[in-house]
Formats: sequence, structure tokens, C-alpha cells
Amino acid sequence: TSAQIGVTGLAVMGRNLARNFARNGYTVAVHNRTVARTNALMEEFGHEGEFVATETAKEFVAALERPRRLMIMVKAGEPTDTVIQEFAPLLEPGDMIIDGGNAHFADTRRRERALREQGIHFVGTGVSGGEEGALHGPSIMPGGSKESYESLGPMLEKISAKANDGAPCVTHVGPDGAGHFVKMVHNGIEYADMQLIGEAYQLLRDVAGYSPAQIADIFRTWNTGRLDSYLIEITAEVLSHVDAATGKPFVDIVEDRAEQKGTGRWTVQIALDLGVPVSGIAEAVFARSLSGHADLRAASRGLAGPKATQLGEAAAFADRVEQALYASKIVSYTQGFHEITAGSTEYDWNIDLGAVASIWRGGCIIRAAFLDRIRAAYDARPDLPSLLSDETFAQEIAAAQDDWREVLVAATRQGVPTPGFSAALAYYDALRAERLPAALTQGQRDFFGAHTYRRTDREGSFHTLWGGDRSEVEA
Ligand code: NBP
Repeated sequence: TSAQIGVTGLAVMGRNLARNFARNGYTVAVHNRTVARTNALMEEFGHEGEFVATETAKEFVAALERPRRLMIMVKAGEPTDTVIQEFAPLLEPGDMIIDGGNAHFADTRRRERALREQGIHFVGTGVSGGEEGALHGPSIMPGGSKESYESLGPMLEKISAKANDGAPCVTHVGPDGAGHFVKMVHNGIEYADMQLIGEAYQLLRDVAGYSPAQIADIFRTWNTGRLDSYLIEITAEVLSHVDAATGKPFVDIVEDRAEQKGTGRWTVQIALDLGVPVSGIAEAVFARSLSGHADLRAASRGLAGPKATQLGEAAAFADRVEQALYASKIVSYTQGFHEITAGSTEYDWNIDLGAVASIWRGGCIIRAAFLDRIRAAYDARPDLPSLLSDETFAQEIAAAQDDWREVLVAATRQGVPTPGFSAALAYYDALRAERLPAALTQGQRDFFGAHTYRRTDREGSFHTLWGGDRSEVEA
């Protein structure tokens, strides 16, 4: 039997993707560096479909029908290069290597270029949805050549999640590293979403005085409205969970130090390189980093805070927090989509933003009803300068902004840190400002470094002779 697809790397993700392909009727060749994993898969799940278990790279490649489709699901970084070096010499022009790991898009671009010289299609593919998604339907973000998508697309569409309207959560994102780039920004947005939810929780707890169980109920209610999303849903689950050993709320017995694997950090690093202000995502990454500085936090615990003040009605405050959360969420997505636009321009990817919103509607961690509306906004106007310029979103923020500001006043007064909410509001206010202090910055730069400035009333670059008679010269 020849297999339509092969999966090498059979840890949680690879194993579940292989099972997903098999359950959808494909014959799947499976391979892993350590053969025990392959055997375990066959023993436990071999009955689920047609698998071809292989031990060596040669056997694995020989099991695949041509052109070969070989999917790599190993640890991202060096292991991916090792595996490519192992398999590429055994492949022929027209064959496809699909990397479903969380690769950095720059690595994907490098690998794609090298393999293209051999006539091999390298398809860097973002896969989101974790272990469960891999098995039951992830959101899939393939890059690589158009030609490879013609061959792979139908298979990926079959195993992917489906949105409410039945559309598969996969699209050809764009050439070379486009898929991994979009997956990276997805994760950056995920960081921001989680941070904003965390801030809402903290405000409901410390300002409004609700218990974790009560906050879980509030999130459940929010989940029936415009915030309807996987992350809000699981937040309610986590908050209502009680620790069996102590009987305390689970959230109170977990160490408050958030970890990260790097995709959020990449999103910010690349945004800095591209000159895109993703302040909300950056604050989310910094918030995790700050939480991990245990010594610094211990040394700072005695610093002065505000006097406790009386809050009005808690329920009314909770409604305001919902407005603040929603408005801040619109801003995070605005920033994330701006980064995708900038990447697409820089690397000539021609990414369809509406299609990206569409494939995030199901399967992935940030799946949300909200994404349907982003898709609609871009479908109506593909050249939308920013999500904030969409009329519906602009109106929603207009309606939310008073409450958003009130929440931040309360947070500031009580000393509850809200870097995500605050950065989002600052971004919003800066974008809509008639004038920014950047004019003063330009003056300072011209003063100390003769960096010149532009005038509002005439073309050209100018410099003021600050150390002399302060007359202006054309630069
Ligand atoms: P891991 O990231 O834990 O990687 C384990 C796999 O990599 C095993 O199959 C292991 O083989 C193989 N491997 C390593 Br490590 N070094 C190797 C090498 N030098 N040569 C060949 N194989 C090597 O697995 P995972 O959590 O299933 O994730 C797989 C990929 O999917 C990663 O890139 C990850 O970032 C990405 N991803 C994960 C999730 C998630 O929720 N976990 C979600 C989305 C994407 P062995 O069995 O012989 O040690």
C-alpha cells in the first residue's frame, strides 16, 4: 500500500494529526526517531484507520505515493533542520515537505529557498488548536507554493476545523514563510487576549470584590454575547475549578508566574523590525515576563499603594469591565492585523486578511464569534486601513469608550495594574489625536543632533540653528 501522506514526529501533535488524517480515510505512513513512539501509536490507535508503520527514513519515504507528501511534526528549531537533512536527499522534484511545527518564519523562508533549488516544495504550516485541535480539527495556516496547495489543500481542508458556516479553517496564506508568520501573529494575539482577560478578572476580584466562582459566572454570561470565544469559555472553567487538596479556588493555589515559549516574543520582535506598533501584544509579553521576576517582586512588595476607596455598585462595574475588555480586544486585533499587513507588504505575500480572520473562526485558540465580524469588515473593504476604520467597530468603541475610561480610572485609583487595557486605550487615543507630541520630539532631535524636521506648511527638510541665532535653514 502506498500512503497519501506521511507524518514524522509522533509526539502529541504529530500522533494526533496522523490519527486525524487516518480517521478521514487517508492512508498515513508514520515515523519517529524513537521507534517506540511509532509502535505505541500502532498499538493504541492502529485500528482507527490505515497506517503504515515504518522504522527507517528509507522505509518511510518508500511508503509514500508520488508526489510525496511528508509532514514534519518535531520540536521546532534544530530538530527540524536535522529531519530535513535526513529526508531531503531521499526525495525527488515535485515532492512536498510540510513543516507543521512552530517554526520562526525566517527559518521557513531559508528552508523553502534551499529546498526549492532541489525542486522540493517546502510548506511551512502553522497549526493551532493544541493536542485536541490536532485530533478533531485544527486551524491550519499553510505557506509555500500555490502548486503545493493544489495537492495538499483538499487533504488539509478535510482534517481542519470547520467554522459555523461549514467553511474549512484552512487557506493558502501565501508563499514561503507566510503561513508561519500568520501563525506567529495568531499567537501574539492569543497572548494579548489572555492578558486582557486576566486584567478583567483581576479588576472584578480586587475592585468589585467578586469571588472566583462569581467571576466564572460573569464570564459565562459574557460568553453568550459579543465576547463569545474559546478563551472566555475556558476562563470560566478554570475560575470555577476548586483544588481537591485544599478546597481553595484552583486559581489561588497556582503560582502567579506565567511562562512562555517564544511566539509572543517573536511577534513583538518582528513588529519592532517592521515598525508596527503592537503595544497591546508587547504589554502582554512584558506582563508575563514581569510576573516571572520573583525576586524583583518580593523586593517591591513594600512600595506605597493608594488608599482604599469605595466602589459603587459591583454589577454596574462588571458591565463596564466588559466594555473595556471588548474595546481593548478590538485594539489588539487591529494591531495584529496591522502586523500581518506589514509582513505581507515587506515579503510580497499578498495575504488576504479576510481569509485569515475566516480560518481563525474555528479550531484555534483565539477562535471567537468576533472573527466573523473581522472577516466581514475585510470582505467589505479589503483595503481597510485598520480595523478601527471599520464603521461597525468604530461605533462599538464609541459606545464603549466612556466605560473603558472609567474602568481605567478605577484601576488606577485602586492600584490594579492594567497594562493591556491601558496600552489599548493609549493606542486608540494616539491614533485619533489631531496632534501628537512627536512634533516636540522632532524639535528635540533637531536641537541635539541636527536631525532636521518637516514643516506643516511647506515641503522640504529644515534645521534650526539652535546654538546660533535660531534662524531656520533648509537642510
Ligand atoms: P515536541 O515539540 O515535544 O517534539 C517532540 C518530537 O520531536 C518527538 O517526536 C521527538 O522524537 C522529535 N525530535 C526531537 Br525533540 N529532536 C529530534 C531530532 N533531532 N530528530 C528527529 N526527531 C526529533 O512535540 P509536540 O508538542 O508534539 O510538537 C510538535 C511541533 O508542533 C512543535 O514544533 C511544536 O512547537 C508544534 N506545536 C505544538 C502545539 C502543542 O500544543 N503542543 C501546538 C501547535 C504547534 P523522539 O520521540 O525520538 O524524541
